[in-house]
Amino acid sequence: HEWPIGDETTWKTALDANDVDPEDAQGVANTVVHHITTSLARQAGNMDTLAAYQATALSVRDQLIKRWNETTTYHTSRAPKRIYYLSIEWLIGRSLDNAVLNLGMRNTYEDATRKLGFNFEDLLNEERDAALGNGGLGRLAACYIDSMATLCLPGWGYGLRYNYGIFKQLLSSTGEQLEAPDPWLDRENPWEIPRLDVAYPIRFYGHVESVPNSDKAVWQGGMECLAVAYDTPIPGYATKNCANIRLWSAKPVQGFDLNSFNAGNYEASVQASSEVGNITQVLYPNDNMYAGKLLRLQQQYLWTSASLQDILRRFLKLDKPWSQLSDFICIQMNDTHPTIAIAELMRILVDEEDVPYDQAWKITTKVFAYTNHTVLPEALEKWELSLFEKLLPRHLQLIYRINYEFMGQVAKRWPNDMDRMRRMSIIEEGTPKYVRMAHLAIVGSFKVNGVAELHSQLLQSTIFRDFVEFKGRDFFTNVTNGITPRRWVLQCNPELAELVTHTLGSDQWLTNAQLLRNLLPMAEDVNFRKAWDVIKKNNKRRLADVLEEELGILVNVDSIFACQIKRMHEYKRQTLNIFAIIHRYMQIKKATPEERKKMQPWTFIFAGKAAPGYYIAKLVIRLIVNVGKVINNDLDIGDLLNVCFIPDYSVSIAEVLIPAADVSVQISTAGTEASGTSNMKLAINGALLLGTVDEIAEDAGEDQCFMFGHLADQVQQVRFNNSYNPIPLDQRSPELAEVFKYIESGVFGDAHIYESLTKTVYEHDYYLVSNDFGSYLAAQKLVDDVWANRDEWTKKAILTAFAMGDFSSDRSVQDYADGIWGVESERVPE
Ligand code: B1H
Repeated sequence: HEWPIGDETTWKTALDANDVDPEDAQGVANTVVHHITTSLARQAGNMDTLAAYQATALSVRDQLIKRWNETTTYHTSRAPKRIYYLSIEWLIGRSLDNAVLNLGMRNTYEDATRKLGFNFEDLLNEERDAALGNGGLGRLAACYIDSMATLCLPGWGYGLRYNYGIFKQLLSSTGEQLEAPDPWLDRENPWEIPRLDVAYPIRFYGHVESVPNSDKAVWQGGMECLAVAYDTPIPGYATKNCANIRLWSAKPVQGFDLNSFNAGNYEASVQASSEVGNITQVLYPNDNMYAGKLLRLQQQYLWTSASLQDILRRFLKLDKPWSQLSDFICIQMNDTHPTIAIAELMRILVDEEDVPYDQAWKITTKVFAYTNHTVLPEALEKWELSLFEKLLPRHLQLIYRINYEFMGQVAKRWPNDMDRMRRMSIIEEGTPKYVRMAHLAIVGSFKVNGVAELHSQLLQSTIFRDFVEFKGRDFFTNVTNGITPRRWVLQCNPELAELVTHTLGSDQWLTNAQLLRNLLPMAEDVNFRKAWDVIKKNNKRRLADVLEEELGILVNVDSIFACQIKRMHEYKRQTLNIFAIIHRYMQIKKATPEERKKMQPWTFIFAGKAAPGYYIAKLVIRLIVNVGKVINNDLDIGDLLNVCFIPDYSVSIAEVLIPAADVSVQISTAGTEASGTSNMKLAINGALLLGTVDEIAEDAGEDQCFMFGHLADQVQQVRFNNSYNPIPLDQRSPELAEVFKYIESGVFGDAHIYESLTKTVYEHDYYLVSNDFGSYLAAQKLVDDVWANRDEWTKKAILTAFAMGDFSSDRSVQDYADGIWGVESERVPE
């Protein structure tokens, strides 16, 4: 330690006095009460659950900050290579339960708060979700930072501190999605540490002046603002290491606008701040959909520029030459959203650090790696060139140069192949012109990966095919996604976690999920199966209580709970599911009492948000809700069928849904879902997979799963036929034609409401709903048969869950660390 000022003994004594970790319930209670009386300025007689949550969270925060500081100090002294994970979304959810579990202090905190007169569960429920993400991509980042902390990797996440997270979803009385803002910061956020001193200048617009006889240019004028840092410490499990997510908030530069000051234009100088304040106001609510808005590009640039400045400041302290940059840092780009970082690093090196262009390019292309998350054409980012030029004129110049050199290499390798050059160019020619961010990301990175075996294969054989020829096979790789077993088993399914720990004799499976495999033989153990069934039933009851309380729907806890919980999107085919439900309903209605006795009871559970501008996706919600109303209120069918749409899907709701599921519905059109991650969470909690292609089936074993539908390599042909050799729906699928007639008869509300939805299937049926309908029904029949033999069911559930070790995010992150980042574990000594 260096003592900045004053008396060393005083400093040391004070530091030691503060260095007491609470060890028992009384110790924890002391810290909680300390926060009640000081931070909250409350008194024992003036406490409610919210205040108790806040004081408890502040007490935990103290623990995290200590570990955070120790980790930072240790890593600074070790100066290892660091990994920076840039993600525009961080879908964290709640932090209190996760933090005390990772700290190994869950019981102590539960005891302490009980002794203070509170129920710990109630406190947990006071916390608002940090929902700075749309779906899988943002939740993946959250799982990965948990694993980075747990694996003790020297790494930070970088993102944006949106004032409003993903919108709150409400349902109107007619079943329509309504969107309300999510002001998650209205209550003070105990998990963030404002770093008002860590702020970087960010420029937008302006003009560029070239510097004669050099690669350099000067970018000036325009609008300047500040990006201010807010840190969120992320504790690892069973380690002192703590990772960090640094989120940027846009802030106007105040008091330095000399121009408006001189002009005496006080009002204007205050107004200029409003455009800046907008930048980090709200998360864009699109999943798997590109929307080319100027404000979004401002977000992307503010975030990447601030992150790079921060990363480089840390590097510069090491006093190493620029040529060694990639020995000390690696930057993983979570999709193309931060790709402007490639041009920004070039700008900093060339314009500000006097590095010659060619050398700068060499340095830059060793630093970045890019993860692709989708092959859907509508999700690929391409910025209108004019917009780009207006906002980031210097970056566009650099991109032109990058593309010029790149096209030169392509032309050298394939002379006169103009079509190839047109296909590969970073600039898409036409009116208007576009900047293709995926192409820039590939050209500026040293490694590109997809997020599942099939997805990575498809990338290489379809959208990035030309680049495979250019860069070679090894340039592209696969890292299969994963989920953290801490949140997605230990936290959300404590009874299952306890059973696993008890049976294995240790909790090591929480950091080495492959150990779960040792439990596969337990499928044959009657007592284990009994214990398993009890846990599943408890979780189903807990969910059933929520459904009754929140939705007023009474469900049969002995029915098959089939969950399709994910963003609403045509490619995910919630349609296939709801149409099959209608079909099932029609079958039940037709059946005699004898036949009904042989039928298996189902509860279909949907949850997911639709992008506010996605009309068809919203229509699907409306159909699900209205079908639910009819079916749930039809006394005639008894408890053979229920349909629930749970509004406002969130991480916290997922934590209740997932442990209660019997069937995991993963029915996207083959080849369209890059990976999926709810599939992994559901499987590890013992839900059987009902789906089209899924990597999980390989580990769980096809015997455990119910697979159906056309395969990825058949989709193109079927699609072509649907469009160009159309045959009427009643020949493609007589069952679906019947379902449509039923909808059109007005049973679920005015028929014409759903016309534009059924039309997509009657006509091109791009997602093969009609082509897969029959085999989906057949797969559900197989589910019925296995459910009828409950022992067999439980065996399959056990075999599925304990084969999921590969899908731990620890495995994914270790794969990244070994295969891409080149970073190693740096565990803070105990
Ligand atoms: C995924 C996105 C995505 N893929 C653009 N792509 C966005 C694209 O705001 N945008 O512009 C937002 C999100 N999200 C998902 O990533 C895939 O669909 C899942 O299959 C995958 O599991 C997940 C994580 O890799």
